[in-house]
Amino acid sequence: MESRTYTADAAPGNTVTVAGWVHELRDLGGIAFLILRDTTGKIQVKFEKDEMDEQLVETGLGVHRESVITVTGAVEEEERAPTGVEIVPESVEVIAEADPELPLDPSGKVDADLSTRLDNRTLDLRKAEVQAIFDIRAEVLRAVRQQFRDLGCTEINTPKIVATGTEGGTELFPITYFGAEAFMNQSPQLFKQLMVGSGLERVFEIGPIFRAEEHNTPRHLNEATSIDFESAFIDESGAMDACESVVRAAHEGVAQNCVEQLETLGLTEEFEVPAGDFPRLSYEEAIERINATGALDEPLVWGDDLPTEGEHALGADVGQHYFITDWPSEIKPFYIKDHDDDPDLSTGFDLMHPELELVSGGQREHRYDHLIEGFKQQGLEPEAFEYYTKMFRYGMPPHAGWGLGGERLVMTMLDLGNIREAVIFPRDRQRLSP
Ligand code: AMO
Repeated sequence: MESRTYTADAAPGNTVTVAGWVHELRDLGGIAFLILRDTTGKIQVKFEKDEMDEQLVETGLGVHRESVITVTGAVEEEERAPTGVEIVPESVEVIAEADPELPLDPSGKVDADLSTRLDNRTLDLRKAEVQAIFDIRAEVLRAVRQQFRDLGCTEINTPKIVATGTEGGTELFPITYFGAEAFMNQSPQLFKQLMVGSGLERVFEIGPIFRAEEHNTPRHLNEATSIDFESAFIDESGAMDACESVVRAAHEGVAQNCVEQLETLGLTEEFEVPAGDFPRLSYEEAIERINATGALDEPLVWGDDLPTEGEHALGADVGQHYFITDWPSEIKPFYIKDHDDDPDLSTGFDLMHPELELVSGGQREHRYDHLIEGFKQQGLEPEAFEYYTKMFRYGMPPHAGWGLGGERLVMTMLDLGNIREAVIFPRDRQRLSP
């Protein structure tokens, strides 16, 4: 298949060999068309039955849809063909015949529900719209990586099998590690912090996080992709600046490099690179504004977490990405630093898309004694975290950072109704394979 030509490159006047899947067969009697599809698009293959070798016609038109074939022939201009060119075949070879019955229709003419699609992701990803989502996801990761490099970060990879949780005990997946209890990591939190105290100072990681979320929702996964940033010698405000630049870079990358994919998804008009600085609302302002919308039966009081309806009401009110800053200390984790002049107020922040939370972050507690105190306040045993805490005795700089949900980012960029649309093989309560 070395001399294979992509359908998009098949130019009139050349004889080519194209390889791909049988997308459609249309038999009009004396003439019949086979539409061959590859990763770059589709091309029409014309069979003039009376003028062609009988065996060739039989092979080309007897093959089941979605079989893998190669076609060799001359490319000719034909304005009635879907792409303006067609192939007049000299030979057709069936490489891998598909069953006549398929679990879903890759041509998209018959809709399949999400569960059937996820069970048959290989076939599902033969559809241009589904392929477009994952082309865009790949571009988002490329653009984000580039932006991190521009910010002077070193990319790191940290363990996914860990000894302790960081984001709350109930969401942990326990595993057995040579007879001992271990866990799947919920976040690279502690490892990325340990690296700002190393010679690296400023790091990022893109990797899996595991959360044993109890409920199936359209915006939670049990295995998600976390985009993490951590830097020495910045505070929460610097971390928010970096966060904004990364979210914007992701949108810019897609706007520049995924024009076709946006068109395929019908988003050419809607897709926008978020403009300007994202507003920064304090938690106090946020609950006041939510209460003023009247969306909740019970008004929120200081210390409450924001319920989903509250987030939606505020999102509709603000109408763009925004940060919520200065959360109550008691609802943020032990590693988030409190404000020096008010221990009830933390430096923690969230970045919100009008529809949902994308990011959590903050300045970190880098003072050893305060850190140990924070563990105790949260009911955690500092001894279990000694591998982490002891490095705070050997020169840990002030630092800040955040974690951004990769799938939530793609979901909000493309207005997907379910986070599973942004994962090839999602993990949820019901789904452990494929
Ligand atoms: P948090 O737990 O808020 O913070 O997670 C950060 C971001 O990761 C995404 N996310 C999820 N996405 C899909 N399904 C899930 N189950 C899921 N859980 C989290 C969200 C969320 O905003 N260590 C901190 C980050 C930090 O402070 O640096 C953390 O993990 O988009």
